[in-house]
Amino acid sequence: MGKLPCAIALLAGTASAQNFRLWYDRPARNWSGEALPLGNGRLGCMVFGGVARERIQFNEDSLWTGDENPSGDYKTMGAYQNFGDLLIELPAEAKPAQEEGYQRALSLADAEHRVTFKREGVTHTRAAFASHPDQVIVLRWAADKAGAVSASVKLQGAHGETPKAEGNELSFAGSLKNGLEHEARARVLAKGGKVEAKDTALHLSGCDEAVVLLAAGTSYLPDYAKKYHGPHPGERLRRQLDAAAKLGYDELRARHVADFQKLFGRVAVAWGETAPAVRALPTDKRLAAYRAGGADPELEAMLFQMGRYLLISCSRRPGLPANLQGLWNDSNSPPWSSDYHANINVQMNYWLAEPSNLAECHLPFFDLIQSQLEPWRKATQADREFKTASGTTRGWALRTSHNITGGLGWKWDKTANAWYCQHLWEHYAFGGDKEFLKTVAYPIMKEITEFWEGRLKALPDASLVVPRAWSPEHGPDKDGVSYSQEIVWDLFNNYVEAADALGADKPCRDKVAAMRDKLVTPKIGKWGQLQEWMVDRDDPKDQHRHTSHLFAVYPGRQISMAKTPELAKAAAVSLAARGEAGDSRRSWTWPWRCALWARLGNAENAGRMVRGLLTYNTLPNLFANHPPFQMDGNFGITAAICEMLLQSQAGEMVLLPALPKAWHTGNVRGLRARGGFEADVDWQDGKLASATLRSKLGSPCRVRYGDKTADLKVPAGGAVTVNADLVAK
Ligand code: FUC
Repeated sequence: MGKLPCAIALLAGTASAQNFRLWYDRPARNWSGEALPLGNGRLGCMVFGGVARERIQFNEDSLWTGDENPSGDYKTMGAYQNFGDLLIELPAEAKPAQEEGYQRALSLADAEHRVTFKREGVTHTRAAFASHPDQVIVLRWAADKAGAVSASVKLQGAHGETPKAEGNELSFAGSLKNGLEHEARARVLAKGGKVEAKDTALHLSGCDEAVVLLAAGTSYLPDYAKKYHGPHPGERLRRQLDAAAKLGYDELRARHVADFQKLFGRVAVAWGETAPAVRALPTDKRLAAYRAGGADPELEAMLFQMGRYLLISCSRRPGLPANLQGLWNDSNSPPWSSDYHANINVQMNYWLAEPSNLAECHLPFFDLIQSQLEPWRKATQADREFKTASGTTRGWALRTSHNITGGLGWKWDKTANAWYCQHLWEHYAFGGDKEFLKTVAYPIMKEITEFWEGRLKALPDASLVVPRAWSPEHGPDKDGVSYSQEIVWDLFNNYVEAADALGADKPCRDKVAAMRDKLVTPKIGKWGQLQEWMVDRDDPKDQHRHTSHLFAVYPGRQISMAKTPELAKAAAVSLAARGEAGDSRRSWTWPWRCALWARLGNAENAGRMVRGLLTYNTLPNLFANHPPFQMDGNFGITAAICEMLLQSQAGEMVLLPALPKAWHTGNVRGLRARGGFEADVDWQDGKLASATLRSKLGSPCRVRYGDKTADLKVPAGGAVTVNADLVAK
C-alpha cells in the first residue's frame, strides 16, 4: 500500500518523467556488450566513450554485399556490412594524464549519449545523437575552459577506402562488388582555436568547442526495376551536412529530442520501485546485482523501454527494417550475415511495434516486403517445388533468410510468406488505417492466400492440409507440421477479416472462409500436449528452443483460453515440456515463451521469462545476447511484457491478464489495443485500480478484467475511465 504514492510520483502521469539512463563509470572495452547504440532509423553508431581515443563505429542500413542470388545458396546471399569508424584522438603528448569523474550514459528518452570527465582541472562533455529529422549523427565536444579542446579527428572505412581530409571535412567513398556505391563524410565546426587538414586527419588545436557532423549513405534504391541502384550518395550527403551546419548544434539537438520524444514518450511503465542504493549503481553493476538474485523492477522497466528505444533507433522511414542486429554491426561477415531471418527473428523484431505504440516503426518492414516482391516471385516461379497441379505458380515464398536486393538464402520456409502477412494485418487491426489495408496489405494477403489455395491437399475426410511442410525445429515432414497449418489458418482468418473490413471480394472471401474452416485443426496428443505434427509422435523430452507449434497461441490467435480451453491447456503442457528456455537458452526464446505464458494466463511463468532474459542473456549494455548479440530478444521482451499487461487478440481488451506477484503495484500509460484503442492502467496490490481507454476509431469497446466484462461506449476521439468493477467513473 505504502508503495503506491511513490510509484505514481515516479510516473507523474507522463512518460517523460521516466528518464531511463544506462550509465557506466568506465569506457566500453568491447563493441557488442559495452558500447552504446544510437540510430536515426537508417544511420546509426556504437559509441565507446573513450577519453584519449573515442571510437564511434557507424552503420548505414543499406550497405550490403550480395545480389539477387538465384541459387538460393546462403553462402552467396551477401551480408550486411560495417561502414566504418569516426575516431577522435587526443594529441599524443596529452595521453598519459588521468581523468576524474568519468561517466558515460545513454538517455533513452532523449536518445543522447553523453561522456563527461575531468582532466587537468577542466570538465569535458562529449554529447552525441543520431538525428532523424536532419539525417546526420552529431557529436559535440565542449569544455568548461576556453581553448581546452585539442584532438585529431579521422574517418576510416571498413572496406579499404582511401580516407581524405580537406578544409574542415573528412570523407571516404567506395563501391562493393555488387555495384553499390557508398560514401561517408564528416564536417567539423569548431569555435575558437584552429582546424587543419593534414594527411588523412583534421587536427583541432585550442578550440573552445567542436561539433562533428557525420553523414553516410549508399546508392541503394528500393526498386527492383532499377536493379536496386540509384544515384551516388555524395551529393545527398553534402546537402545533409550543409543543412545541418546551417541549423547549428542547439537547433539540431532540439529538433532531435522533440522528434524522438514524440515516439518514445507515448508509453510509460512502472511496476515497483528499486531501492535507492541499487538505482545508484552503474548499469553493469546493477545488472550483476540482479543476476545474483536482487530485485530491480526499474531495471526490468528499463529493459522494456530499451526495446522501444532500439526500434525507434533502427526502424524508421526512410530506411530498411531492423535486421538480426537492428542496424548495428561492426563486421563484414557478421553472424548469420546480420540478415532478415524469416523463421522467427524478423517477425519478433516487430511484435512490439503495434502494442508498444510505435506503429510507424513497422512501416520499413512493409516497404522492404513491397520492394522485394518481384524477385521473390521470380525465385518462387523458378523452383519446381512450387508448381501446382495445373502447372502454374501464384505468389511468392521465402527461404529462411533474405537480403535487400531480392536474394534469398537457406531452405524454403514455406509458410513464412503467410507469417509476413500477419504483420500487414496487425498494422491495420491496431490502427484501423483503411487506405493502408486496401492499397498495401490486402493485395499481398490476397496473393499469398492464392499461393496457399493452390497448394493445400485434401485428406480422405475432405479436410485440407498444408503438405510437406517444414518446421524450424525438425525440418520437412510429409504428414504435416502443425506450425504450418496454424500459420495458414491465421492467414485465411486475417484475409477474411480484411475482406470484410473493405467490403471487398465477397466470393473470394467466402471461398477462403470455407478453406479456413476445413483446414486440419491442432490436435491433442497422448501425453496431453499440443501436437507438433499431425501424427502423434512428439517427444516429451524435446526441449528445442523453437516453439513453432505454439504459433496458434502467440503470435497467432487460433487457440485461446476463452475459446479453445482444451487446446490452450495442451499448449501449456507442450510449453512446459519444452523447458524454461529450451535446450540452448538463446536470448529470443525467453520472449516467445514469455508471451505464450502471458496468453495462457500464467503470470508467474511469464515473469520468470523476463527474469531469465535479464539474468542469462543480457549484456552490460542491455543488448540481448543469443549469443552472440542479436536484437530480437530486446524487441521480443517488450512485446511479451505488453501481453502481460494488456491483450486484445480475441475481440476484447483484457486488462492485466498476466500480472506476476512481484509486480504488485504499478501503472502503464499508452499501450495500444486492436480496434484503435490506447490504454492507461493502474493497479495496486495486484488488483486493477482504474483504467482509462481512449478510442481513436469509436469501434466496439468490450473490456475484460478477470471474469468481469463490460461493453463500454467510447466515441471516436473520446475516452472512458473505469474502476475495478469496469464501471465508468
Ligand atoms: C534462427 C534461430 C537461431 C538464430 C538464427 C539467427 O534460425 O533458430 O537460434 O536466432 O535464427
